[in-house]
Amino acid sequence: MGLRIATLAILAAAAIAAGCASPSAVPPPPVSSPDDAAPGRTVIEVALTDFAITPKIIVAPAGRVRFEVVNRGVIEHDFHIPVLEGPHAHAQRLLRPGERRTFAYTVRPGTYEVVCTIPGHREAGMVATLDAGS
Ligand SMILES: [Cu+2]
Repeated sequence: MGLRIATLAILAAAAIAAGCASPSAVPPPPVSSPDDAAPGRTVIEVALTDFAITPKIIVAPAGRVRFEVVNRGVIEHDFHIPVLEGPHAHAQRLLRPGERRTFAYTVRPGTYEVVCTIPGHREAGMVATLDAGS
């Protein structure tokens, strides 16, 4: 009996927490996943240079998208999509000069900003737009 009440209390707390997390202003939960190397339906090549992200407008269908990111600069750069990864995730997709890495995301239709989070790099031009269609 006591255990059952505790279980109900946990379920109630979870329901309240879920309710609090639902305002529309909250971005979707992070959807990048550990299976970054897994095949995606769409593969898009993105180049990081000192200081640009190419292409400037990245067009992709919505859904599972795999980005093959190469750092063609002479310093480290980061590949970051703030809305998809959350504001507190940064500098987690750092690439050394010459390094090539694959990152996969599930992207809903919409427009997303893509940036390098290293201080000063966005301002220097390392910003692009991901335009995901339906
Ligand atoms: Cu950079």
